[in-house]
Amino acid sequence: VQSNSTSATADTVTADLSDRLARIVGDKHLITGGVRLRPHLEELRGRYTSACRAVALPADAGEVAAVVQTCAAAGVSIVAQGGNTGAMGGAVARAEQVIVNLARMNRVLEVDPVNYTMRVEAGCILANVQAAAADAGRLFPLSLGAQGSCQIGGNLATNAGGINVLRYGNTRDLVLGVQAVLADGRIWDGMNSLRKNNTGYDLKNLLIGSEGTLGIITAATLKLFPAPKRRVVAVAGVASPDAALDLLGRLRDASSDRLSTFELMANIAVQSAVRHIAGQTDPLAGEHDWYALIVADGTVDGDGDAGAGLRRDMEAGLARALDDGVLRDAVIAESESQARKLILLRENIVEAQNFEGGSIKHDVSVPVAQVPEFIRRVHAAILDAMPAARAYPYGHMGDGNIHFNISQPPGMDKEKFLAQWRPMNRIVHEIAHQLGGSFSAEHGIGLTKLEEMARYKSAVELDLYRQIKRALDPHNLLNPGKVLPAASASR
Ligand code: 2HG
Ligand code: ZN
Repeated sequence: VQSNSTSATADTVTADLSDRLARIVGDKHLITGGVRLRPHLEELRGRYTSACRAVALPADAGEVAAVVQTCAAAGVSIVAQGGNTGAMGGAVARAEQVIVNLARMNRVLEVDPVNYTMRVEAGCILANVQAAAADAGRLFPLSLGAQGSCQIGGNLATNAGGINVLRYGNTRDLVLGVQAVLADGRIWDGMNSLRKNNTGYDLKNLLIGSEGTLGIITAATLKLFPAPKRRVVAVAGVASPDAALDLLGRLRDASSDRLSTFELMANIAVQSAVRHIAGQTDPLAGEHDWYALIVADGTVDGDGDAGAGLRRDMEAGLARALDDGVLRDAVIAESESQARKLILLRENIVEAQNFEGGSIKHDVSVPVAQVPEFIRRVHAAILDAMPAARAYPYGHMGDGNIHFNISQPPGMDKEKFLAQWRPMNRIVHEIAHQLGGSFSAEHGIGLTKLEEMARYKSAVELDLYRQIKRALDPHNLLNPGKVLPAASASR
């Protein structure tokens, strides 16, 4: 056991519990202090501080189960953690909690190109999962900014979205089976690899998106797809979100619905990336009010020129849109490196926003057809509330999922601006709600959206959630305080 277990107090993990955990995972794999602790405590947006002083890194599901049993016996609750890249505080832990991090469980167990499936342990880094599939000539399509450090178990636990949802669906749609450790320490082996298995309640889909509150996912069977033969990547400049919506429909048609990505970016976001991110340039000659990043995957086997055909189809679709005045300008990548650079433009606008001072973030969805109306209304409402605020909207337009972020007025005190987080959220979430949308499209609930859960979910739905939680975790040991608002907070 590492030395600082002697500093244990009543509100923290006792030396005795530390000893037991160290015996399960090995001294080296129980972190109780020092530099190795910090990455587990720091949270992406710096909005929360984890006070936890015990991070256990089990080697396999058996060790996860033993850790859960030991913590349960001591009445100590557990926060499951993957790459700790979540944006909602779902992996934040209090002093008296234990973090179970799955990083050591990082084996790709099997890639089966014939069955179009792979089996992975929960701690596999997403980029490594993608690479293992690619090595077998297959595609695992989940793709998001944090893919170099997020873990697949965390992707499942949060039902992560990203830029390929338009074609391939959310994480939930990419999973055939899971293995999980339950709150009582039992292991449920649900590593189904069947496309059809219509037997009983769908337990895996309860665990997916439950943010570690119903069980700890330790492995998964994932769906694979044919590797794209040719990828067509384009950036278009358009005058308005209405034009972008028109373009989306046209290109879905023109490509025979082979679009995997359709991302919208406001000019302010593109220019911010150009200004602040080394090597980033505006791919179009002049500035445009709005930009769209478009990716189409040619995966059709058999016709020999699926790639060339897709390129022709996309060119024709873009040319028609230009003729019809729907788009102002467009560029199609001529090489793999140019394609990567166009996609990086979209990824870089997230980091670029940090250079603009404080930002208030949103992750909302509305029906795709309502995106332009949503953007119009939010823009007006925000400027009404804070005339010097800078709207910084971008996002997954193909999914109706817009990150309508707000950058602080230049010169304003950052903290003063960030103090407006909740009222600004309220404005944006109300408009999304009025348009039939969601206050959390892809980032989940964690700690950040508890108030919205209480506000927007019906009493019936919250009651069912609580009954499910009680059934699977009667002693409230798994990530307590996340996802479900306190009963008193509900309407
Ligand atoms: C993205 O789409 C992520 O890049 C992050 O969901 C969005 O931080 C954000 O606002
Ligand atoms: Zn996103």
